[in-house]
Amino acid sequence: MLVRLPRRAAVAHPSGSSGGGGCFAATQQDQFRRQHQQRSIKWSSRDSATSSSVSTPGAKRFDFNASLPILCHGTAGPQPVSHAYATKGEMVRFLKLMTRGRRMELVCDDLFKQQKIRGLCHLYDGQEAIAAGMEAAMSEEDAVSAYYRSHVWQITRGDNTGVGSMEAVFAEVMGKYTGCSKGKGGSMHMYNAEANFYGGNSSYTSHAQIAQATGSAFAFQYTGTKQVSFAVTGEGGENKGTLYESMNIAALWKLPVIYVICNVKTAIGTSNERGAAMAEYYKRGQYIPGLRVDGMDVLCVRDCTQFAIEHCRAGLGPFVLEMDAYRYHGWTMSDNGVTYRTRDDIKLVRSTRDPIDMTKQRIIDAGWHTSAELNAMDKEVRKEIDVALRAAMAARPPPLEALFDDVLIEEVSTRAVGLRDSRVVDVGGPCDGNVVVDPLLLR
Ligand SMILES: Cc1ncc(C[n+]2csc(CCOP(=O)(O)OP(=O)(O)O)c2C)c(N)n1
Ligand SMILES: [Mg+2]
Repeated sequence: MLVRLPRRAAVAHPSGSSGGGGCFAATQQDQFRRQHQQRSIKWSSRDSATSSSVSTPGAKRFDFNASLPILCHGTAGPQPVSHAYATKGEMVRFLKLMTRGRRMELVCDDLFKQQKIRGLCHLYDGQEAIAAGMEAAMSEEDAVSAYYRSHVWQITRGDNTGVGSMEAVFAEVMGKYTGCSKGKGGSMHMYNAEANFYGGNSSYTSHAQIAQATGSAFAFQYTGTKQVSFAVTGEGGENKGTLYESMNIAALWKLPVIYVICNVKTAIGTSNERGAAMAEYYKRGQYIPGLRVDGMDVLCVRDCTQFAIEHCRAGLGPFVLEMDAYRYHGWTMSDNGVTYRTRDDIKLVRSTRDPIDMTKQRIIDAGWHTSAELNAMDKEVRKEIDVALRAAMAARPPPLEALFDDVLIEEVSTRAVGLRDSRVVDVGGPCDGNVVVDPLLLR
């Protein structure tokens, strides 16, 4: 894969080595903990290290949900924090970003029902705080490889680039040439190399993003940059083999990779209890430290991600972040999401943990904006969405000549095929380098 090198000058890796140090060679848990504690970032350094520390003028303190404290695996004491600081500007930016993501997903729901989106369409509503909070903690040079549920990631990652716009997302999901993957990826394959966002990966490639992100981390270490790589996946994807191979090599070589597990409690319709022998995902790395994070609280996400990034940038190797979250839509648009959970479950989360409502309330409680002012902001987002949607609707699908652009093989050896009586049939001989498309296919 292509890994973009940083835009600013590369900084030498502090460890100066490619790892292999044997820190995790011992199998005894207490030995692991003792060794790790000597080498771990401390929570006490957090206030001075986060993007909005207590000393930032105008920052206010916000308490996390006491019933969902941060849980640690293999990290040093003292106890993790139960609050964060943020300024008015940061909170408004979070609110706007998450509102844009939410509204965009609701429009996608509508487009799917109108059959303007074909195939699978996985939405992220409810989970917006994960993308928004992580983005605030990472730098543009850090790389994100995500799973198939990545419309929101496309805009949080690369909003300052053309293909990171809402218009590019709408165009992509509708198969238009102005889409972020030129209309050939669809809902599952968002992509923006300019913003170090490497998809949008299908789960059938065994959650490829886990191995891909580990490979990017190896490239960053090998080339001596300070970049960190993120593998974003659902908790069901954690039960696959790719994860263990990746984690092993990442820990062995101390690669700067963060495995982010978006735990919405179900993989399609299978609950964690039925699908996972051990559902404390932040401990899944065994010899890799981890945190259980309130994934519905954008500030908790931001600060825990910051903690994990500091760990990686200090050359201490991989990290696991389990985001305790929820999604209002089912697994995909064709799953109504209420056969394996009830409407009341969903309603309860909406009324008690919704990331957008939580952020709104914090802004109002801080006296920074009134509810009416926030509603006006919401209207602005709707207008922006209308404009983006109109432009995407008017765009064209990719032209036939572009069908094999960006395909990473030099020679295509194929046979001409066509459709006869709705069946694909061989209509010609082999043709090297060129694809002959039977005109019947185009009807
Ligand atoms: C080996 C294998 N079995 C089944 C599937 C079908 N499948 C696709 S996504 C998925 C669930 C993934 O759930 P999770 O990782 O929790 O992400 P979520 O969709 O809940 O966000 C399954 C079972 C697959 N891709 N690979
Ligand atoms: Mg899941």
